[in-house]
Amino acid sequence: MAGPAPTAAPAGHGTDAGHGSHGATPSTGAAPVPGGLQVAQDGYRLQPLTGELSPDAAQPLRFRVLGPDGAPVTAYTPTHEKNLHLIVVRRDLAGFQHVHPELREGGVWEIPLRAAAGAGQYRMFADFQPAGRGEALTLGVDLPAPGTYQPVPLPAAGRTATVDGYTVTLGGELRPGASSPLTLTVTKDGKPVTDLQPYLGAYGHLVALRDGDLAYLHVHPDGAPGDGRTQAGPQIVFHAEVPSPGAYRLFLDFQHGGVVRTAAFTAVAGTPPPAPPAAATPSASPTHDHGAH
Ligand SMILES: [Cu+2]
Repeated sequence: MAGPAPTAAPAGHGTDAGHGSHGATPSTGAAPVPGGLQVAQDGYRLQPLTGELSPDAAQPLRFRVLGPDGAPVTAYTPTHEKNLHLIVVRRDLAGFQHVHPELREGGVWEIPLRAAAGAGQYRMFADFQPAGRGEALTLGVDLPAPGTYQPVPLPAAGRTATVDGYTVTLGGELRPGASSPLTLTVTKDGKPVTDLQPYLGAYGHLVALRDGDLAYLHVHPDGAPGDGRTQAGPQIVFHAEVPSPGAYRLFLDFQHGGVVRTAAFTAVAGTPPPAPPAAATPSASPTHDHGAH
Protein backbone atom coordinates (compact mmCIF):
# COMPACT_ATOMS: atom_id res chain seq x y z
CA MET A 1 0.00 0.00 0.00
CA ALA A 2 2.16 2.80 -1.21
CA GLY A 3 0.85 6.16 -0.17
CA PRO A 4 0.51 8.66 -2.96
CA ALA A 5 2.99 11.02 -1.37
CA PRO A 6 6.03 10.21 0.74
CA THR A 7 5.62 13.49 2.58
CA ALA A 8 2.97 12.23 4.97
CA ALA A 9 4.46 12.34 8.43
CA PRO A 10 2.02 10.80 10.85
CA ALA A 11 3.48 10.96 14.29
CA GLY A 12 3.20 12.59 17.66
CA HIS A 13 1.84 16.06 18.18
CA GLY A 14 5.16 17.08 19.60
CA THR A 15 7.20 19.67 17.84
CA ASP A 16 5.59 22.02 15.41
CA ALA A 17 7.74 22.83 12.46
CA GLY A 18 11.10 21.85 11.19
CA HIS A 19 10.82 18.10 11.55
CA GLY A 20 9.58 16.19 8.60
CA SER A 21 8.94 12.81 10.08
CA HIS A 22 9.15 12.77 13.83
CA GLY A 23 7.75 9.63 15.33
CA ALA A 24 7.41 7.90 12.01
CA THR A 25 9.68 5.19 10.78
CA PRO A 26 11.45 6.17 7.60
CA SER A 27 12.09 3.42 5.12
CA THR A 28 13.30 3.53 1.59
CA GLY A 29 10.61 3.92 -0.98
CA ALA A 30 7.70 3.17 1.32
CA ALA A 31 5.42 5.46 3.27
CA PRO A 32 6.49 5.82 6.92
CA VAL A 33 4.75 3.74 9.53
CA PRO A 34 2.28 5.88 11.50
CA GLY A 35 3.09 6.62 15.14
CA GLY A 36 1.57 4.81 18.08
CA LEU A 37 1.33 1.37 16.52
CA GLN A 38 4.44 0.00 18.18
CA VAL A 39 5.40 -0.67 21.80
CA ALA A 40 9.06 -0.25 20.87
CA GLN A 41 10.79 1.81 18.21
CA ASP A 42 14.30 3.12 17.58
CA GLY A 43 15.52 1.40 20.75
CA TYR A 44 12.90 2.96 23.01
CA ARG A 45 10.25 0.87 24.74
CA LEU A 46 7.06 1.82 26.56
CA GLN A 47 6.75 -0.32 29.67
CA PRO A 48 3.56 -0.29 31.75
CA LEU A 49 4.11 -0.84 35.47
CA THR A 50 0.37 -1.15 36.08
CA GLY A 51 -1.32 -4.30 34.84
CA GLU A 52 -4.81 -2.99 34.35
CA LEU A 53 -7.07 0.02 34.51
CA SER A 54 -10.08 0.33 36.79
CA PRO A 55 -13.42 1.12 35.15
CA ASP A 56 -14.83 2.17 38.54
CA ALA A 57 -12.48 4.67 40.12
CA ALA A 58 -9.27 6.54 39.39
CA GLN A 59 -6.26 4.39 40.25
CA PRO A 60 -2.58 5.22 39.83
CA LEU A 61 -1.38 4.35 36.35
CA ARG A 62 2.39 3.95 36.24
CA PHE A 63 4.75 3.33 33.37
CA ARG A 64 8.20 4.19 32.15
CA VAL A 65 10.09 4.59 28.94
CA LEU A 66 13.21 2.50 28.51
CA GLY A 67 16.00 3.90 26.36
CA PRO A 68 18.36 2.23 23.91
CA ASP A 69 20.68 1.41 26.83
CA GLY A 70 17.87 -0.40 28.65
CA ALA A 71 17.71 2.19 31.41
CA PRO A 72 14.61 4.28 32.13
CA VAL A 73 14.58 7.61 30.35
CA THR A 74 14.65 10.42 32.93
CA ALA A 75 15.45 13.47 30.78
CA TYR A 76 12.99 14.80 28.25
CA THR A 77 12.69 17.75 25.91
CA PRO A 78 9.31 19.42 26.42
CA THR A 79 6.91 19.50 23.48
CA HIS A 80 3.87 21.74 23.83
CA GLU A 81 5.03 22.64 27.32
CA LYS A 82 5.01 19.06 28.61
CA ASN A 83 7.63 16.37 28.87
CA LEU A 84 5.14 13.68 27.97
CA HIS A 85 1.62 13.60 26.61
CA LEU A 86 -0.45 10.56 27.51
CA ILE A 87 -3.46 9.56 25.44
CA VAL A 88 -5.73 6.79 26.71
CA VAL A 89 -8.69 5.52 24.73
CA ARG A 90 -10.67 2.31 24.58
CA ARG A 91 -10.04 0.27 21.45
CA ASP A 92 -13.48 1.15 20.10
CA LEU A 93 -12.38 4.83 20.32
CA ALA A 94 -14.63 5.57 23.31
CA GLY A 95 -13.50 7.21 26.54
CA PHE A 96 -10.71 9.39 25.12
CA GLN A 97 -8.41 11.11 27.63
CA HIS A 98 -5.40 13.35 27.01
CA VAL A 99 -3.53 13.86 30.26
CA HIS A 100 -0.08 14.72 31.60
CA PRO A 101 1.44 12.39 34.19
CA GLU A 102 4.05 13.36 36.76
CA LEU A 103 7.63 12.19 36.38
CA ARG A 104 8.75 10.43 39.56
CA GLU A 105 12.02 8.97 40.76
CA GLY A 106 13.67 6.51 38.40
CA GLY A 107 11.88 7.65 35.27
CA VAL A 108 8.50 6.41 36.49
CA TRP A 109 5.49 8.31 35.16
CA GLU A 110 2.34 8.34 37.28
CA ILE A 111 -1.18 9.67 37.06
CA PRO A 112 -4.48 8.70 38.66
CA LEU A 113 -6.72 7.45 35.87
CA ARG A 114 -10.03 5.71 35.42
CA ALA A 115 -11.01 3.68 32.37
CA ALA A 116 -13.48 6.35 31.28
CA ALA A 117 -15.64 4.28 28.95
CA GLY A 118 -15.94 1.31 31.31
CA ALA A 119 -14.53 -2.17 30.90
CA GLY A 120 -12.69 -3.19 27.77
CA GLN A 121 -9.32 -3.14 26.10
CA TYR A 122 -7.60 0.25 26.13
CA ARG A 123 -4.72 1.71 24.17
CA MET A 124 -2.34 4.11 25.85
CA PHE A 125 -0.04 6.32 23.80
CA ALA A 126 3.02 8.10 25.15
CA ASP A 127 4.04 11.05 22.99
CA PHE A 128 7.43 12.38 24.08
CA GLN A 129 10.87 13.52 23.00
CA PRO A 130 13.83 12.06 24.89
CA ALA A 131 16.50 14.67 25.64
CA GLY A 132 19.18 14.61 22.99
CA ARG A 133 16.94 13.06 20.36
CA GLY A 134 16.04 15.30 17.47
CA GLU A 135 12.44 14.26 17.12
CA ALA A 136 9.46 13.15 19.15
CA LEU A 137 8.22 9.59 19.31
CA THR A 138 4.84 8.03 19.99
CA LEU A 139 4.75 4.54 21.46
CA GLY A 140 1.59 2.60 22.27
CA VAL A 141 0.61 -0.34 24.40
CA ASP A 142 -2.66 -2.06 25.32
CA LEU A 143 -4.03 -2.21 28.86
CA PRO A 144 -7.17 -4.05 29.91
CA ALA A 145 -9.95 -2.74 32.13
CA PRO A 146 -11.56 -5.93 33.48
CA GLY A 147 -15.29 -6.43 33.29
CA THR A 148 -17.96 -6.91 30.70
CA TYR A 149 -17.05 -5.08 27.54
CA GLN A 150 -19.91 -3.40 25.76
CA PRO A 151 -18.39 -1.99 22.58
CA VAL A 152 -19.71 1.20 21.05
CA PRO A 153 -19.94 1.50 17.26
CA LEU A 154 -17.91 4.27 15.70
CA PRO A 155 -20.15 7.37 15.58
CA ALA A 156 -21.22 8.38 12.08
CA ALA A 157 -19.14 10.96 10.27
CA GLY A 158 -20.35 14.44 11.10
CA ARG A 159 -19.48 18.10 11.02
CA THR A 160 -20.64 19.14 14.47
CA ALA A 161 -19.90 18.00 17.99
CA THR A 162 -21.29 19.27 21.25
CA VAL A 163 -19.67 19.26 24.65
CA ASP A 164 -20.85 21.03 27.83
CA GLY A 165 -22.98 23.51 25.92
CA TYR A 166 -20.33 24.24 23.31
CA THR A 167 -20.84 23.40 19.65
CA VAL A 168 -17.77 22.75 17.55
CA THR A 169 -18.01 22.65 13.77
CA LEU A 170 -15.48 20.87 11.58
CA GLY A 171 -14.49 22.47 8.27
CA GLY A 172 -12.16 21.03 5.66
CA GLU A 173 -11.43 17.56 4.36
CA LEU A 174 -8.94 14.90 5.34
CA ARG A 175 -6.86 13.95 2.32
CA PRO A 176 -4.98 10.65 2.29
CA GLY A 177 -1.24 11.06 1.92
CA ALA A 178 -1.24 14.84 2.11
CA SER A 179 -1.41 17.61 4.64
CA SER A 180 -4.82 19.24 4.66
CA PRO A 181 -6.15 22.20 6.63
CA LEU A 182 -8.94 21.61 9.13
CA THR A 183 -10.83 24.49 10.71
CA LEU A 184 -12.66 23.94 13.96
CA THR A 185 -15.11 26.66 14.97
CA VAL A 186 -16.26 26.96 18.58
CA THR A 187 -19.59 28.50 19.53
CA LYS A 188 -21.57 28.66 22.75
CA ASP A 189 -25.28 29.43 22.89
CA GLY A 190 -25.13 30.25 19.21
CA LYS A 191 -22.41 32.87 19.64
CA PRO A 192 -18.81 32.57 18.44
CA VAL A 193 -16.31 32.05 21.24
CA THR A 194 -13.59 34.65 20.74
CA ASP A 195 -11.78 34.33 24.04
CA LEU A 196 -10.41 30.83 23.94
CA GLN A 197 -7.60 30.38 26.42
CA PRO A 198 -4.16 29.12 25.51
CA TYR A 199 -3.74 25.53 26.58
CA LEU A 200 -0.23 24.06 26.36
CA GLY A 201 0.86 26.80 24.01
CA ALA A 202 -2.06 26.61 21.58
CA TYR A 203 -5.74 27.43 21.38
CA GLY A 204 -6.48 23.82 20.63
CA HIS A 205 -4.89 20.41 20.44
CA LEU A 206 -6.12 17.86 17.97
CA VAL A 207 -5.40 14.15 18.12
CA ALA A 208 -6.45 11.92 15.22
CA LEU A 209 -6.72 8.15 15.53
CA ARG A 210 -7.35 5.82 12.61
CA ASP A 211 -10.37 3.56 12.87
CA GLY A 212 -9.27 -0.06 12.70
CA ASP A 213 -5.82 0.10 14.24
CA LEU A 214 -5.70 3.35 16.25
CA ALA A 215 -2.71 4.70 14.35
CA TYR A 216 -1.82 8.00 16.02
CA LEU A 217 -1.56 10.75 13.48
CA HIS A 218 0.27 13.98 13.28
CA VAL A 219 -1.84 17.11 13.59
CA HIS A 220 -0.32 20.48 14.30
CA PRO A 221 -1.89 23.86 14.94
CA ASP A 222 -1.55 26.72 12.53
CA GLY A 223 -0.18 29.61 14.57
CA ALA A 224 0.19 30.10 18.29
CA PRO A 225 -1.20 32.48 20.91
CA GLY A 226 0.74 35.72 20.95
CA ASP A 227 2.23 35.40 17.47
CA GLY A 228 0.36 38.50 16.35
CA ARG A 229 -1.86 36.75 13.83
CA THR A 230 -3.59 33.90 15.64
CA GLN A 231 -7.01 34.82 17.01
CA ALA A 232 -8.40 33.37 20.24
CA GLY A 233 -11.30 31.80 18.37
CA PRO A 234 -13.83 31.12 17.21
CA GLN A 235 -11.71 29.33 14.60
CA ILE A 236 -8.81 27.02 15.32
CA VAL A 237 -6.85 25.88 12.28
CA PHE A 238 -4.84 22.66 12.06
CA HIS A 239 -2.91 20.78 9.43
CA ALA A 240 -3.65 17.08 9.52
CA GLU A 241 -1.78 14.34 7.72
CA VAL A 242 -3.47 10.98 7.35
CA PRO A 243 -1.84 8.07 5.53
CA SER A 244 -4.78 6.24 4.01
CA PRO A 245 -8.43 6.53 2.99
CA GLY A 246 -11.00 5.60 5.60
CA ALA A 247 -12.44 6.77 8.88
CA TYR A 248 -10.62 8.67 11.60
CA ARG A 249 -11.73 9.89 15.00
CA LEU A 250 -10.66 13.45 15.76
CA PHE A 251 -10.42 14.71 19.34
CA LEU A 252 -10.14 18.46 19.91
CA ASP A 253 -9.02 19.71 23.32
CA PHE A 254 -9.74 23.40 23.91
CA GLN A 255 -9.85 25.62 26.99
CA HIS A 256 -12.47 28.20 27.86
CA GLY A 257 -13.55 29.54 31.23
CA GLY A 258 -10.64 27.75 32.85
CA VAL A 259 -11.87 24.29 31.83
CA VAL A 260 -10.39 22.01 29.18
CA ARG A 261 -13.02 20.20 27.13
CA THR A 262 -12.85 17.64 24.36
CA ALA A 263 -15.01 17.63 21.24
CA ALA A 264 -14.89 14.49 19.08
CA PHE A 265 -15.67 13.93 15.41
CA THR A 266 -15.61 11.08 12.94
CA ALA A 267 -14.18 12.15 9.60
CA VAL A 268 -13.58 10.13 6.46
CA ALA A 269 -10.54 10.63 4.24
CA GLY A 270 -10.81 10.08 0.52
CA THR A 271 -12.96 7.28 -0.81
CA PRO A 272 -13.63 4.94 2.08
CA PRO A 273 -12.91 1.24 1.68
CA PRO A 274 -15.87 -0.82 0.44
CA ALA A 275 -18.31 -1.90 3.13
CA PRO A 276 -17.97 -5.50 4.26
CA PRO A 277 -20.44 -7.95 2.74
CA ALA A 278 -23.75 -8.09 4.57
CA ALA A 279 -23.08 -11.57 5.89
CA ALA A 280 -20.02 -10.28 7.73
CA THR A 281 -22.04 -7.72 9.64
CA PRO A 282 -23.71 -9.13 12.73
CA SER A 283 -27.36 -8.18 12.67
CA ALA A 284 -28.68 -6.23 15.60
CA SER A 285 -31.51 -8.64 16.20
CA PRO A 286 -31.97 -12.01 14.60
CA THR A 287 -34.95 -12.28 12.33
CA HIS A 288 -37.07 -15.37 12.54
CA ASP A 289 -39.80 -14.70 10.07
CA HIS A 290 -38.26 -14.25 6.68
CA GLY A 291 -38.71 -16.56 3.74
CA ALA A 292 -40.22 -19.96 3.47
CA HIS A 293 -39.41 -22.81 5.76
CU1 LIG B 1 -0.63 16.75 25.99
